[in-house]
Amino acid sequence: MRNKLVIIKLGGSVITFKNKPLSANYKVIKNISKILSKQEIPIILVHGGGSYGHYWSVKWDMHTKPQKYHPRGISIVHSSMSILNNIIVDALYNQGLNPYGISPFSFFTNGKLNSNKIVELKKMTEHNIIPVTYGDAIYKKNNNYSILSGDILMTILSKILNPSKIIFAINVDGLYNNMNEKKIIKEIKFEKKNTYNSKSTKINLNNNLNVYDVTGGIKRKVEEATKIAGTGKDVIFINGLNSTQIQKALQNEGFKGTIFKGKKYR
Ligand code: IP8
Repeated sequence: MRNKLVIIKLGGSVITFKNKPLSANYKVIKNISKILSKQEIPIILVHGGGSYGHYWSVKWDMHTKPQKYHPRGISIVHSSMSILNNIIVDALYNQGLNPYGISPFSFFTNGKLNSNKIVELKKMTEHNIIPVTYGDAIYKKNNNYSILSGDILMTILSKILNPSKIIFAINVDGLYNNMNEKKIIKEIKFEKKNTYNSKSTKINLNNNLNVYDVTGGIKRKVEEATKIAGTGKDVIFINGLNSTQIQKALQNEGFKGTIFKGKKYR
């Protein structure tokens, strides 16, 4: 039977106001929840940190010093992410869905990714549950912690669960050809390692990506989309601030955005 699973990443800049600490965008979260409540497909959600996790991880200098984190920083990043997760879980629940918030800490055993735990997420969706996981400061082992980005989680989940659709909801309409023209690149084809080809633009991820950095973590999203597309799956970037685009992407209705075509299409 065809795997209908969809994995959606709600970017931090979609679900929070990035320049206002600890402020969730309740309206957008509600709109997205409403759209999701109309779908009859198994869904796993991943969300970013936005003005919750990122705010505190910057305050405690946790982005630049991997693993040597201050316990106060670890604690507040983790707790702010669980607060944001609860806000999303509540919104989904209020629309009649059955979300289940999960810290990514539970995907690791002795500091190593435990793929059996990830497989369980898919099983949960078969019984009408929507797992909602997120980027977090996670305990690895031997008193080491690590900030795990929701974007990296997307790659992990996509590789293990082989979903039918992978969507990154970001705060712009897709990837721009350049910041002057701001034309959306509709399709990017996998060429060879780290190189993509759109109809009009050749993009070398190593050299040209800083132009996209205006939206913060877009570079990392592209890198993760590259890895996922390299395994043969399409990855869709759409504007999550416009929840209709999520609906369209889910229903194959001609959404506005960028598709990274999986390697198999070459
Ligand atoms: O916004 C948040 O995940 P991301 C990670 O997906 C933290 O990178 C806790 C800052």
